[in-house]
Amino acid sequence: MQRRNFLVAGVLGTAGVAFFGAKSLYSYDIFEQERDFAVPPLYEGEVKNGKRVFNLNLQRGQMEFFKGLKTETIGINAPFLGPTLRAKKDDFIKVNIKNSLGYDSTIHWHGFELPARMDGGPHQVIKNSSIWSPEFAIKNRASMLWYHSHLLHQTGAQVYKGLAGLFIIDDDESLNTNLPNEYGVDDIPIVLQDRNFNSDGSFRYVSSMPENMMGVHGNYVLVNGVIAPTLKAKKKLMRFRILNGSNARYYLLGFSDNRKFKLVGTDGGLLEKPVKLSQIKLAPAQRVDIVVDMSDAKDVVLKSYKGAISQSRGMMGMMMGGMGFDREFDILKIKSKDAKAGSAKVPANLVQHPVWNPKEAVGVRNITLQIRMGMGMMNRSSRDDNFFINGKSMDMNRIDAIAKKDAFEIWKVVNKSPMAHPLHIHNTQFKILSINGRLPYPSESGFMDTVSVDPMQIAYIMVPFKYYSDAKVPYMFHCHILEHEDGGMMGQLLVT
Ligand SMILES: [Cu+2]
Repeated sequence: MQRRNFLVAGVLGTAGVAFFGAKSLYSYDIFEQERDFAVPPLYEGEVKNGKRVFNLNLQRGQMEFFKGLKTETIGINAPFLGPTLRAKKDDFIKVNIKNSLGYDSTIHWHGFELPARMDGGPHQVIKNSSIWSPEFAIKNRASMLWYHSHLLHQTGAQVYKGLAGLFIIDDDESLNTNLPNEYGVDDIPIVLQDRNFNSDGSFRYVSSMPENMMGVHGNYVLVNGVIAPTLKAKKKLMRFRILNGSNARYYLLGFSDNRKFKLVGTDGGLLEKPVKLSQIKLAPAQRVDIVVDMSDAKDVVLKSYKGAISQSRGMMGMMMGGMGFDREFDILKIKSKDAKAGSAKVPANLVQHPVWNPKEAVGVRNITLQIRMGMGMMNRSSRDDNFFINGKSMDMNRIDAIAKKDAFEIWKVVNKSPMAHPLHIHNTQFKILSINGRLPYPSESGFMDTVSVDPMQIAYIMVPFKYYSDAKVPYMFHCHILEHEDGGMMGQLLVT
């Protein structure tokens, strides 16, 4: 195990140490050196012949996450991460994606209901120097979705280096809510990603068996590509759309003064009514849409609290807690002394959801998540074949499930492993019916594309496949801990 990889003292503070196994994310004031908050550039494309056209370039770059240290990165139209694409429901979009990376990649449209051939999964490889141009009509309701690499066995590494970006969809209903929606002013996107670094500033991705097993947890949290930035709030009422873009880390988000905020949306769009909360759990790939009142003009820190990982259940949770993966740490500082009053507000009623009756479902599909534990795993040189769905690891040549278009299925997701897994299903926004007999938490109560199931627990979800079918090309369903996905915890689903 490498243990020499620590940052030069003084680069970031007195104890800027980043080596595997370090128990603390920050043991000093991470905000001592003020770094500006970065808003990803907004890109609304150009309408040509009735299509909203975007041009993306997957490219290599460099970032200076630490002053004086260069990090080799990859990004989309930028050195790291990509622009926030924005379109309206029913827009027909076309995205020209050029791959200038020097190696294969893909771009997957996470959360979209779209044709399988446009999905951007492992079957839609974009070869180096070539252009892939998926096009489809946007069917999703207003929501913040995202796009990222989904190359077989390489998703974790490519997302870690920077291949991800946001996609905001608007619709008439969402634009009529009067919620804050001025991008970068009172409607702020936040991509959370934890990272480890070597002493030369380079990213340090998987280097040990435990990192494969538990997923890679970093000692620094990037907020839109900046470590512990300070945001100067421009309005008293601020909306934050937060993506957990981390490879494996769970967050339990809240504010340092324990102030309450209103949850207005989840993965797949707005809730029917806002819910007042003081903490919210976010699994990898999940999103929350929250509105926070800053009219007291006080400085506040967005933090992650202990309790993000279910340590009470499961040996791995206890191990992860012991390794410092589950602790309190700072993410983002917000200063609001210059915030101005505005006309936006949070209405008592947001949007309406259709009523789905579980009795309408055509059947129950059993999904069992498993990890091969112990020495058998340690002895393997490859990370493959240690992670399973229904006893099988991912095979591009095997179809694991066939679902009917225009029908609901109930998925019974059973976690038979000692750690939590966020299961993501392509081409759908589903509803969680129950998790181990309890109702979904508010952050799980809306439309979802990722459900987190704790160790030895069972989730029931109601899954529609509404718009597209393809007899040959499958969609993926997989754990969104990217090292688990790359290690085999993925299956293939046809919608016919
Ligand atoms: Cu997993």
